Amino acid sequence: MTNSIREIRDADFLFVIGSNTSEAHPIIAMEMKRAVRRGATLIVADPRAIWLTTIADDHMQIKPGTDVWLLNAMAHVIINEDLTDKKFVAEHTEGFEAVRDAVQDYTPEEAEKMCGVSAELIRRTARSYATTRKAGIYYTLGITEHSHGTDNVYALANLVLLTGHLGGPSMGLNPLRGQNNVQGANDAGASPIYYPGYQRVDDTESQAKFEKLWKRDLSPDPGLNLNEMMKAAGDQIRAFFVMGEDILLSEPNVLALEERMNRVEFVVLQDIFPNETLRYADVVFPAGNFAEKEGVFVNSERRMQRVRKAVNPPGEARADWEILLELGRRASAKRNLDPSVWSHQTPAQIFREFSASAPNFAGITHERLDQPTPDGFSGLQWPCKDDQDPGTKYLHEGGVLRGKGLLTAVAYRPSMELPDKDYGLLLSTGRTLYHYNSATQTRRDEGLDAKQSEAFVQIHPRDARKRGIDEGDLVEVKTRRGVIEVAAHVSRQVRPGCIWMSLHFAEARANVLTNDVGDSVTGTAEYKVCAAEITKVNSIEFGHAGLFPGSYFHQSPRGAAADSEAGVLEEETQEN
Ligand SMILES: Nc1nc2c(c(=O)[nH]1)N[C@H]1C(S)=C(S)[C@@H](COP(=O)(O)OP(=O)(O)OC[C@H]3O[C@@H](n4cnc5c(=O)[nH]c(N)nc54)[C@H](O)[C@@H]3O)O[C@H]1N2
Ligand SMILES: Nc1nc2c(c(=O)[nH]1)N[C@H]1C(S)=C(S)[C@@H](COP(=O)(O)OP(=O)(O)OC[C@H]3O[C@@H](n4cnc5c(=O)[nH]c(N)nc54)[C@H](O)[C@@H]3O)O[C@H]1N2
Ligand SMILES: [Mo]
Repeated sequence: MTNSIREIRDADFLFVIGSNTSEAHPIIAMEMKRAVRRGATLIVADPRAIWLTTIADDHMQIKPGTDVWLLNAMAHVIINEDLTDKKFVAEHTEGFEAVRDAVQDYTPEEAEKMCGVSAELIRRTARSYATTRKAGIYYTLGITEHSHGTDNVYALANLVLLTGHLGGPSMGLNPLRGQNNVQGANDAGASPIYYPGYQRVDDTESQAKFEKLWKRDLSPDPGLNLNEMMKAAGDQIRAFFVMGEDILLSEPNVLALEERMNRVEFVVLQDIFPNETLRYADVVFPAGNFAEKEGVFVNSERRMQRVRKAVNPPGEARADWEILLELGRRASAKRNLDPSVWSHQTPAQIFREFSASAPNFAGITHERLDQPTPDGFSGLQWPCKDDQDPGTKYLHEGGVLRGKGLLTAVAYRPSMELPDKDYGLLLSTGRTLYHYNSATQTRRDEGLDAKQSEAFVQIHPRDARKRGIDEGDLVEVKTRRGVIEVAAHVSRQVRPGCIWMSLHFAEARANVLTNDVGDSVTGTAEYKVCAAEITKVNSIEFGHAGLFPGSYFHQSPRGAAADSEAGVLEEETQEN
């Protein structure tokens, strides 16, 4: 995020696009709700009616995969109605002319035809965004999990740069990070193109620095991204070390992946629970969970925070860092490599080596993180360059970090697989409030399991009627890649022509269905759009027959939502 979470409450305009914030980021949604109570304008662009749309000023119920149309049309309005921040554009950006020319064809009227959002609403939103100083954009997977996800992000960045809504509190571009410490994993260099601290592997100075630190030769070539790795399984990749990921549940087109995994010679799984990937594991390292180890987690606002061990790991389980260190020691002994690179004794030492190696983290140590900060929070937000640096609440103050913000012209590219005569519906996937990704953790919890115990697919009443499907019926959901059986949940939460399901359930894996095409730059899979068809499975009584906890749009989307589960949780959390 360019901003801090606390700044959201003071924003005057919030544009939430492709983020089901109240279910996936409840704490951040609380801040949004505060802003709305204060009088801020909230616009939600999402194909589904989500809880946030019930408190939004407007809901842009966009057709999945057409965000470039919407965002380019907003840029069209901003440029053609002369609402750009000319000084900011001149001083802090490059590429204006290219974007100006590129968006000319993206008129709001054409956009309305393509993305199903009225031209009038597009104009109104563009004007309101451009003319409100404290305007923040918040986005997540509805933007990124597309074959053109990077284009979507560029199109959003264009809006920010055209209006100069950057470099101050409550204004900026905020991707909300997903898993706990996924920000930290990236910061630490868990990426095919970066060393720790976003130092590029193809930069010779960085290469020399890490060769010295790690006492070994390193390649300047980028590694494979996740999508490429999964496709190279069994061929270029003969062994996998899978740590904290359930690839056989969460990767797209998973049946094809299973075929390839059969040809992989050696799989190590390091996890806190058994999961789907365990079926392929040759070796299992039981790991300690977050409360069973010391270390640092980094959250979405770039805040590095200490985690402390509350209990010991059970049985033979050990903290992830201990397992890795021990492996490193043994492997380097075997290969006669210098063992001193694995000589750390504590997480504090490991962290210090890491933070000292990256200019943006250089001021952060366990000792500093153990001190309370003057503002009453804990932790430090990077960039934090030396031991006097108090950290950074929002990015790009006084100018764009890279020098000039790059305005990038993007053209609409349709999703790779759209509905046709054989597969007439558009399937999108995501998450719910009650379960967490592969659900290895949440389905062990009685309360959560009681709230949502089985997989379901949401289908619009009109599409259900056409197929003779009633609430709670067992249905087959089929795509070109596979078929699963789930209970039907007839709901107006989805657009006509669209169906939706969560990724959480191992017995009905959404990823049997999804397309494994990746974004052309990042490789992020197109989890949000593929073509599917549904048929009723006859004569089996199944499902809750009309009672799907957590689905709050049974009667009327707006009415029922007022006391929705997501809303109630928010109130409760707020009181605590
Ligand atoms: N309870 C819970 N919380 C979680 C998680 C969890 O599993 N459970 N997982 C965590 C992780 S790893 C992540 S990455 C985050 C993800 O958080 P989110 O991205 O908010 O979650 P999703 O449900 O994947 O999808 C977000 C929204 O995008 C919309 N959408 C789909 N297609 C499009 C499109 O083409 N355009 C637009 N504009 N919107 C679209 C969907 O309708 C949905 O409302 O959540 C994190 N938080
Ligand atoms: N269809 C569809 N598929 C998706 C998505 C989607 O929207 N739709 N979203 C994608 C996204 S954004 C994400 S992030 C992935 C998430 O998918 P995964 O990363 O596969 O799922 P998680 O449940 O987050 O975590 C995986 C494993 O980590 C283990 N674990 C938890 N804590 C620890 C620990 O401290 N140490 C170790 N070693 N293991 C631990 C859990 O037991 C679990 O087995 O799914 C992706 N897949
Ligand atoms: Mo994620």
